Amino acid sequence: MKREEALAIVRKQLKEQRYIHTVGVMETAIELAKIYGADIQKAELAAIFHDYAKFRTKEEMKRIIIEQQMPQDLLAYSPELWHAPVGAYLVQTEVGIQDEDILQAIRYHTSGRPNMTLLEKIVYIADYIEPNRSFPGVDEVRALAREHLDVALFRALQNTIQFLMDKREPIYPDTFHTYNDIAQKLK
Ligand code: DGI
Ligand code: FE
Ligand code: FE
Ligand code: FE
Repeated sequence: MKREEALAIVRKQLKEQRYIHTVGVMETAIELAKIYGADIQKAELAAIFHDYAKFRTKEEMKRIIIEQQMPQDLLAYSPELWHAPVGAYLVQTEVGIQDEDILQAIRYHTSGRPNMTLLEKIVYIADYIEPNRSFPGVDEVRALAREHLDVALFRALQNTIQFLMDKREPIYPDTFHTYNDIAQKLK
């Protein structure tokens, strides 16, 4: 699928600001794919569709998580986590993208997972550092991302977990598992 067609499809699913974010993730993911030798076309499409399900209702996302037998523990955690696995499912069934590498990058873009692929890491980091993002620590991760992807990933997870803990938010186990996985690999 060509970039313009993909962007036109996703634009209909998103509000203006979220679409602008998506274009930023796309550009950043392509840049990182070039640096680290990932498949540029896959990085582009995964980034374009990563937030496809962001504006679906909680009811629809919950129904899909149950019917499609996704990990049911998702339902005990923040609905903010749901658009990632639900997005992978809808991008496959509504848009017709069948490439598993792309679908996995969408599926794990919010929590991460142990043993992330290069493409998954690129989409996760691009989502975190795209130019429209502004939060404490983002510039540090922006710089790290061009030098060492795993160090950048570790810092992003560290920041995310700290941010959630400061808000007294429950933390999804996969988020911790991803943190532990990278921490052990960086030792
Ligand atoms: O969809 P985006 O806003 O572009 O970014 P995202 O998909 O990476 O994250 C969406 C939200 O999910 C973000 O506000 C932080 C939240 N989140 C990520 N990991 C966890 C989490 N929320 C909880 N409660 N637990 C997590 O482990
Ligand atoms: Fe997201
Ligand atoms: Fe993210
Ligand atoms: Fe996003």
